[in-house]
Amino acid sequence: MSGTSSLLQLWHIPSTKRLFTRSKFSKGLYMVPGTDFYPALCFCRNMQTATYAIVNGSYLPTAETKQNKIKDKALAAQETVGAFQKLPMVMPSVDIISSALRKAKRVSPTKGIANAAKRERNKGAKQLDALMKELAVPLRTYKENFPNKKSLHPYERSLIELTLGDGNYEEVLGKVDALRKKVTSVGKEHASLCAKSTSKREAEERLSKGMEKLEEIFGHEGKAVDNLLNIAKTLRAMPVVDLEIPTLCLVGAPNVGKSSLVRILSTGKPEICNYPFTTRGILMGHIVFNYQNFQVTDTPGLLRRPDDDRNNLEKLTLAVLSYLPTAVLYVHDLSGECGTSPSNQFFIYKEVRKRFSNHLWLDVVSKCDLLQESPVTFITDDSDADHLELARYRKMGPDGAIHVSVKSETGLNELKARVHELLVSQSVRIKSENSNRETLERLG
Ligand SMILES: Nc1nc2c(ncn2[C@@H]2O[C@H](COP(=O)(O)OP(=O)(O)OP(=O)(O)O)[C@@H](O)[C@H]2O)c(=O)[nH]1
Ligand SMILES: [Mg+2]
Repeated sequence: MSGTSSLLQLWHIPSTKRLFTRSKFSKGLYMVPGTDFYPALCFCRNMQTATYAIVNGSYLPTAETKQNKIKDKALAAQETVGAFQKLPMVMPSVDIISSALRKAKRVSPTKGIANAAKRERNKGAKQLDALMKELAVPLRTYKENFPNKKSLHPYERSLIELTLGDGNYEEVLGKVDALRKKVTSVGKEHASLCAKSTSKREAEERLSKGMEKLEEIFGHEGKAVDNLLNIAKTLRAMPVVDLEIPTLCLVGAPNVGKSSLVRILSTGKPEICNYPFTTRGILMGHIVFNYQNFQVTDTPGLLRRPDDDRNNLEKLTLAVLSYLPTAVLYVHDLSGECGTSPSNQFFIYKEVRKRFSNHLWLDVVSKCDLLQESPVTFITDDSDADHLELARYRKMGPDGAIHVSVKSETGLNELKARVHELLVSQSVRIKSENSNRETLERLG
């Protein structure tokens, strides 16, 4: 297994930049991708027509249309990915407080106040007000510019849940906003107290107490800002998927040879080891066939078990299949080498195939160098040996599967050709779904 616990990795982007990023996933919670998925839904833009009241020859949006616009924006966001690349830069909490203190201390009293006490309390109130604003404004910006999870594309939403733990994203944003509110109310309170000082000395004391108090609050609760900074870093490092480019998703039980095939099919170099869950995240890469660009995702393996018992790695795989319009290259290892018996692989396969029946699909039996001339029947742990389909599967894999070996290079040319065909079909499907959507939009 790889020594890392990274759940997300990105390799080979065929543009000028080559990225290879990893980000750690917490052992947090996750979401369970739902039931059957229809990729067409991904492309279906729900157009809403806005109505405008005509006043004095100009168009003024009504309250209702403003709401529609907000809804439209949220719907549009749900249909696109890339929100993580637009996250605002977050400053570390120590930098926010030190810069705010520096700026606030430079604020001078209003000119022309001759009385020393009045001048001091004017200065104190202004400095405390400035400090409060310098602290609250960035926090408000974060709150406003980090997207509401509900408005995200479901794939990105599931990445947030699987990466950060269910509810953590909202919790941190909530804490940042609570800090903003506290800083605002405490700042205002101390500024107003300072403005009521009866002597120069009292104003000086109240100013310094107010500043200390705000600094103390930020010192205690500024951790939320640092957590938000880490969240932004993690999310920005997530692989970028283009929904318009046909994507091939490699799926199968752990250790069956998915990543080895990704290496053959693409210029990506995912880690390969002889134990399960070497691939610990969604890996996005690109392949080029005949000058056409395609995306490939390598995914963690799936075990035979109910969804509730799945680990985050398996859930990531299901999230990709549920929310991204991918074609599937399903890998079967009948050699007995991978650790999951052929019969267990059969049952996982049947379930996944049924659940994602709408995806374009290609089956491949890997490691055929280990299967020798005549197919080997393994003594497996299944009690369904009389199950005909299973017996056939254990010998040959699913009907129509291509038999390949990366060791002996058997079947690789056929595999590449079939993958190309599959991706071209995926491309046709994307175009037709886009054109259906445009027709729907035109019809209103
Ligand atoms: N003999 C033989 N071994 C293979 C072949 N393909 C892959 N392997 C071996 O099978 C093991 C697992 O390969 P991976 O490509 O890492 O499998 P994976 O499905 O990506 O594994 P996970 O990421 O852990 O789910 C490695 O030791 C590979 O060298 C093959 O065609 N023949
Ligand atoms: Mg792998």
